[in-house]
Amino acid sequence: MKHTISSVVLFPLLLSSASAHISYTNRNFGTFDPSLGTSSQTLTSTVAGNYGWADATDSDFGDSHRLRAFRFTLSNAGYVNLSVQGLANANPLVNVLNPGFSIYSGLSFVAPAELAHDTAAASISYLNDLPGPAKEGAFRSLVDFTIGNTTDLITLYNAGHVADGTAANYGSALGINGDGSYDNFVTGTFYLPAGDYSVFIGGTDYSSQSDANNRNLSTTLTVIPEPSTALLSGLAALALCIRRKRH
Ligand SMILES: [Ca+2]
Ligand SMILES: [Ca+2]
Ligand SMILES: [Ca+2]
Repeated sequence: MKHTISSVVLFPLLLSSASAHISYTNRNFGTFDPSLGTSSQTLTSTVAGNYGWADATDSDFGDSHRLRAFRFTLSNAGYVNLSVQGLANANPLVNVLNPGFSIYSGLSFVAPAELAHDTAAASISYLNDLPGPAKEGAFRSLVDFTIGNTTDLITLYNAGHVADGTAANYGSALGINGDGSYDNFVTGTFYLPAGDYSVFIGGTDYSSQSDANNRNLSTTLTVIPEPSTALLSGLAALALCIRRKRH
């Protein structure tokens, strides 16, 4: 579902200063041990605009204020499924989020450290030294990115992503894993080592950059145990049987 943008931009943009820095407050999925069985957590939140994820796939990067950061911790390696569903918004004229998400190994600064943001002194100094066009922000959806506070930089390491839709909405950057169906929903499963992880969720409508109205979303993280060694060897034996029968 895609409403015309022109009807939306007439409304004032409500940007909260609380969202000005990368923070995980109220957006921690928790700590999971995949070896203990399946476990899951659902969180709801908002994100400004329907384009932040897609805008950060290009050569001038993107503004982290147009994404929402979440975190989780794995105490053992395992499979993690993450899904994001765009929800109806308070204002019915604002179209529903078409989500994209990226998972990163590592966390941005957490209190009592000074939080990171795109226009902090260390971020600006770092971004100004990079080759290519002037940057819109520090955030990058498809690769590692570095952001800072007044004095320090921190790098988050990209561990995978999924984007709602196709190049028709998220644009022409190479290497985007689109889910092929522009339906306000994405899901993906990743095998991750133990550690702390960040998740950044934003919109995948590259063309809607004049509309920063808040979108509602729900996101569910499910940790899945590894298939047991017994099950895997059973499956291997079965595969061998099938191959032998065919010959
Ligand atoms: Ca842009
Ligand atoms: Ca951009
Ligand atoms: Ca989809």
